[in-house]
Amino acid sequence: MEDELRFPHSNAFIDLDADGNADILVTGKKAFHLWQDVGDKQVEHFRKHKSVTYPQCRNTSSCSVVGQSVFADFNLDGHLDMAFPACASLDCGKEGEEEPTIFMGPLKQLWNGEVFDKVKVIAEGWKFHVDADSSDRSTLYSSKGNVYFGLTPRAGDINLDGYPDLLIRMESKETGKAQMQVLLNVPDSSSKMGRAFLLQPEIMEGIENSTLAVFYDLYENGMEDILMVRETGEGKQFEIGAFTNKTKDSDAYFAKVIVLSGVCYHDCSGGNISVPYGTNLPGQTICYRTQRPIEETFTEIRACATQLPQTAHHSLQLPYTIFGLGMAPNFLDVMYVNVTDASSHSKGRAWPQVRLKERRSTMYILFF
Ligand SMILES: [Ca+2]
Ligand SMILES: [Ca+2]
Ligand SMILES: [Ca+2]
Repeated sequence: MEDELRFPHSNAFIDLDADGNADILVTGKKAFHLWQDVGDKQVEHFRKHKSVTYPQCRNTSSCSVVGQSVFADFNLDGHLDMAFPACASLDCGKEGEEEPTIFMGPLKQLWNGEVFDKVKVIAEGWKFHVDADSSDRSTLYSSKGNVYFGLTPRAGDINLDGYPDLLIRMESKETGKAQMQVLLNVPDSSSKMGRAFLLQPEIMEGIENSTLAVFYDLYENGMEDILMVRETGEGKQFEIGAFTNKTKDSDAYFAKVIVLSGVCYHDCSGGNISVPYGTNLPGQTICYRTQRPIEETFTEIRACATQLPQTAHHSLQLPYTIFGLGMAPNFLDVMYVNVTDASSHSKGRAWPQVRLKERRSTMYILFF
């Protein structure tokens, strides 16, 4: 398929076929293009797998606006998923004829070339905000000079239940004002993924004109806080602010994992200086399996996450992964990490019976 690169793009370095090696997802104007890491440096390292055209927003027409992708295990089934917002028209349903739409599905589904399903976004009176004045499909370009114009969701578990929630810019249909909002990942038996997103307007009440927000662990305690940029006055005046996560779920455990390459970023010769512990490895997959109590028994929970998968426009991802374990016991049955290797085989490693000494534990994993 002939295609041009989308701007802003949403390209990603992520294991699409679950073989342990990170593949490449390229976003064009018409479709997602999937490139497989075949690991053969001599002949070809990446081979084109297939292209998957963007879905239809209404029954007859394809989506005019396709937002950026975000990768997480949204339904905690141990398989990585992808989600992206989309709109039938540039005004994203201002007249109320269309609800905010998020397409979501397992990466396996994308790999097989199947179109994602819509998941419900329960956000009465709100729509996605697209600060663009171009009608060129999938190209969100604004001449208003606002650098934060993209339709970009970011994932993080704000309420510590393990299910990744979203931060995304939305607009009140009543006032026309746009601000960042939190969409909570909630159960929904009517959707194939079993999940829906529920707007939490009270969290951001009174925080108007916010143009960008990201999850960030300000206190290094495993709880995801929020950093936010607000527009102040006309033009390009911005200020940065922070929200502290006050979720009081004291029995919730966390695992914070960072996968490092072991490659020094400056002098590693030792001596009197402290030796740096390495640099972030992008595109790696981290998974765990554990038991979570339900009524009188336990249920098995599996989840996966990927570290720094995107170079996308303002993707602003954390260099580590935080797994919210909810009301779980203080151990993981197993944690496993897959690291892309130049050979055809990925480097995988598993740690059985990971015991979390404190409520919030950080694990540094070094691959050489
Ligand atoms: Ca792969
Ligand atoms: Ca999943
Ligand atoms: Ca959550």
